Amino acid sequence: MHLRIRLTCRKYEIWALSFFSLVTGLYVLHFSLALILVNKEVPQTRGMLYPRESETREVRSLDGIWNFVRSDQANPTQGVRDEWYTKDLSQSRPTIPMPVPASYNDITTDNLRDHVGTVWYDRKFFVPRSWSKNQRIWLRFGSVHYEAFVWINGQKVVKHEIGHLPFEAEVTDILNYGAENRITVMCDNALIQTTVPQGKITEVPNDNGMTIIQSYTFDFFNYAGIHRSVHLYTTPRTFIEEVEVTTALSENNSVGEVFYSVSVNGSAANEAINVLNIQANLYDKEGAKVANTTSDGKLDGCLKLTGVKPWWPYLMHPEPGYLYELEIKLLAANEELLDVYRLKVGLRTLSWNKSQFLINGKPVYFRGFGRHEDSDIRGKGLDNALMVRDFNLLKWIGANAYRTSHYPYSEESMQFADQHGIMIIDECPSVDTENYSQELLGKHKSSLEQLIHRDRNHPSVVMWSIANEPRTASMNADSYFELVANFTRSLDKTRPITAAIAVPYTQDKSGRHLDIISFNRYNAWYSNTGRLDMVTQNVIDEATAWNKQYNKPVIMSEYGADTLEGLHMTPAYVWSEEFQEEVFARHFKAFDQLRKKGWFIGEFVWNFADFKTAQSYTRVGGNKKGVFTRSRQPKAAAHLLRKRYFALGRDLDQCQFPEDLFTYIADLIS
Ligand code: BDP
Repeated sequence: MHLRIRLTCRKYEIWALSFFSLVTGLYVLHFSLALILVNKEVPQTRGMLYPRESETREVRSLDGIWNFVRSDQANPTQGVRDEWYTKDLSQSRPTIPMPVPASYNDITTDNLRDHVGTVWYDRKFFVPRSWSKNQRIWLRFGSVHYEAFVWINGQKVVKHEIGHLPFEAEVTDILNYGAENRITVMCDNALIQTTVPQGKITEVPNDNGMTIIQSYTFDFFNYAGIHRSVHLYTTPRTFIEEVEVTTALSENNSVGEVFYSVSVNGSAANEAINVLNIQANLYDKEGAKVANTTSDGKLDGCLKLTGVKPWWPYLMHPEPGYLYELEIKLLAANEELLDVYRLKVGLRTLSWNKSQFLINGKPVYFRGFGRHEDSDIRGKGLDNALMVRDFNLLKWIGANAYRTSHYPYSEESMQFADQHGIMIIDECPSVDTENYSQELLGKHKSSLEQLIHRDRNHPSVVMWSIANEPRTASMNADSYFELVANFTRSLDKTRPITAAIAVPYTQDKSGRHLDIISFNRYNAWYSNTGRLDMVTQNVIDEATAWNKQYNKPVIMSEYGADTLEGLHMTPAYVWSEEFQEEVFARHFKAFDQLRKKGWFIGEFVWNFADFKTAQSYTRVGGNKKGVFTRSRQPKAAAHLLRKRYFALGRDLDQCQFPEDLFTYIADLIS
């Protein structure tokens, strides 16, 4: 007998084991033939400006403690069939309290951690009477992982697939004004072969009969839930829907241009768009107006200013992360102020060629990390304390960059990176991409479209990463990544494209579609375990081979070793603090030789901090390759890395050493 579970309004199907072999057989047959991919349109994101208050907009948070119910794993569609969203969840099932934002997995003491399928959240909220007047109300989620279905007062308002990305819906006509309202969210964490990232769901026997297992090839734990803030915000009826900004510098970086393009939505916009004007003002950090312009019936324009303070990365300039404020005012033909939206803008240029990546005309050498949004208890839930601590540590250690491995990070952290001058390689959620299909391609492209739409105005974002460790040895990878890379370029020509590749350069079929080659390799860890004498030359040889093959700049985007804090062994032995330090030092030696070649442009340690993984006999409590522990304290290697990153900063960018970089030992050592 085979069990088939199908959620009416959703994506996955689970087939019984007896059927599974047939499916697998068809699969193999299908993928042994070259895949013909059709370049279909992907849905275009609209709106989604980060919710900000202004004289025309109000923002209200719905964060807090919500009510929570998990569905029966064998019956994930029951809540939809029984219409749990039409009344308080507590009337359908006993509820438990659940914090928002947070992953739900590590909050309880039972096996919620490993739940597969749907869970439900609800809460009540009040909408003031004053909000009913001639404006629009929007409901916006920073992210729900992996798929969300949302109802307000029993009416379906929005559905969104792909975690780590925002989504919103207008709810003006659904809300009760001057009264209580109910919001209900169903969240589904199931990953299958056509989700981004991919996973597999199987049904297997256990001591109680049959159970459902979620598996995935990546190692970070598939945390789920309402991960980022939920907001209600108001806009006028005719409102600024989108603002897109690009910048240019000339005259030795002293003259700047801010090009803005605005989309307007609403009744007046549709009827008489040509009589709306945009007044754009640019303010410096002290609040002085440095440029302004009023468009004449146009929604785009350019602000020009002299004496510019460009946006520079941390340690590349004494005043990094300089931001101006761009004020966009939407005016009616009669000068009436319709809407105001403000955002931060950094003026900088990016350029790249076959050997370099330059910011404001100066070559960049990246010194940074691969990271995760991950912490004890909250999982992947937004946590401001953690975010600020992480940035303090990034600056303490002298890093100038990180990759948002392996999915888009919170909008708040992107704003923070802008402010602190930390460069971001912005990665979409495609990890270990394989079994290429038309459906996967569509979603992969959509994840990039949503990411670029969200992050295009951040000066900190300097590169798009279109995948981590895709299986690019396969024949189908060539056309697949050609389509993904071209699509990304069609959305943003101002930033280069990379992907973190792990297949050997002899087998890779994606590099020719990228602008910058990034490779991940674990010498002395996954290959030649423990052999510290087999690191330096291997790294030099491999980086050189990548460069030779594609004639493009090369980054080592991952290297590292699992390290249990407090475990000391000399001579160095795997998992000890000494071993991590030695592995790093052997890489540093390779990097310094590679830097002399002119096309090696960056080093990224894996990982910034220890993080949670799925259970496995290769992981003790998670992935321990962190330079910091999961509670964000330094391991011995952090001090070593700090010395290197500041040494690079001084050598390349003339930055100052922090006073406590070297501890006094003896007069004899300089
Ligand atoms: C790399 C992956 C990364 C893993 C790392 C590891 O890109 O996500 O965490 O291996 O195993 O291949 O530590």
